[in-house]
Amino acid sequence: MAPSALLPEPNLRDAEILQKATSKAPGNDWLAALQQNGYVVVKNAIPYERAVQYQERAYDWLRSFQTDLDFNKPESWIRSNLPVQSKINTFSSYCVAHEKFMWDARMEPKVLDAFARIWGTDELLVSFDSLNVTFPNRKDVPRKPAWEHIDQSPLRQGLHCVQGIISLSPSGPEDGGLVVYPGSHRVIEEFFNTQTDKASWDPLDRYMFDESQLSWFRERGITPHKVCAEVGDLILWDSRTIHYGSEPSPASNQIRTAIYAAYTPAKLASSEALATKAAIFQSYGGTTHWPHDNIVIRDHRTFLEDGTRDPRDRSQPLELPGRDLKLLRLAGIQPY
Ligand SMILES: O=C(O)CCC(=O)C(=O)O
Ligand SMILES: [Fe+2]
Repeated sequence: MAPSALLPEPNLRDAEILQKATSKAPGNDWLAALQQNGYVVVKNAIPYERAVQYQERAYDWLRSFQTDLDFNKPESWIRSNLPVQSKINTFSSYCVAHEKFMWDARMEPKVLDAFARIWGTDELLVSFDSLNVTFPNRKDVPRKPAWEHIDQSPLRQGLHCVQGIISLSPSGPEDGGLVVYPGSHRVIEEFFNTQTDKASWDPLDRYMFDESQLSWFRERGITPHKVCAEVGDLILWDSRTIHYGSEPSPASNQIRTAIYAAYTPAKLASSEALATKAAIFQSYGGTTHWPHDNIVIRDHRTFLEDGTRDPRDRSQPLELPGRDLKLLRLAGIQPY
């Protein structure tokens, strides 16, 4: 695919990483698409039947809080029937990142294989990230507007992180799911250099865009695109690609179920980051989507909206993951 005249070539580091992997893996055009567009859908990364089982296990996890939640009754999709959920429809408390079904999904062979191809190594770390279950047309919470952002600081240059969504529900045009600005990753450096005051750059790996900034991209033909995917697909995106998780439109009655999972080479992690990651793992805590960096100990306790401690809080997952070598290496507990 010829690059658009508007878009510069990606920088050398990206080209090296992704093209090396592409040349090693004939028939895997998705790597070239990831490089070109900043996102791609890897089809059937998880066999359909197993993906459905993961979705069912996620539902069982929600049912384990023993409320009146009924997946077939939209009137039961209300806050009081759910464990504490973020404004972006994720669950990250109650040690959910380490539930066995989350680890089983993260260790699916083709999911691991996709990231091994991206980075040219199978010595990877994985993030301890959240579960997203988004109920459509909820009556008790307003629909969240778009929240365009990138997850890699403009202070970093080149490609440092590729994010993944393990899709456990169909995601059609009207359904909730990832929206990307294809190609934005390739002009992002120019945007920050020319359109922002460098002094105001946030050193953390998150940058939110406002409408006037987004128009700079639109003027260059870079416009939002809803990523469609099926059960078992793996959505990948470059963390410099502008994106957000969209709410289901009023026309959708599809419950979105997705697991966020990002992997990066273990050798990118400092010994301090690994030590902190190990401590987080031992206490069944969560991380951001960054597998090797931005590892910070967070308060695991879950609080209700009124500020009181959630009596349903958990200090370990309901179903503990195994502790085999593969898992411990991905968690950063055992070296490769
Ligand atoms: O829910 C989504 O599709 C996107 C969430 C997101 O922005 C992220 O995981 O970085
Ligand atoms: Fe994000």
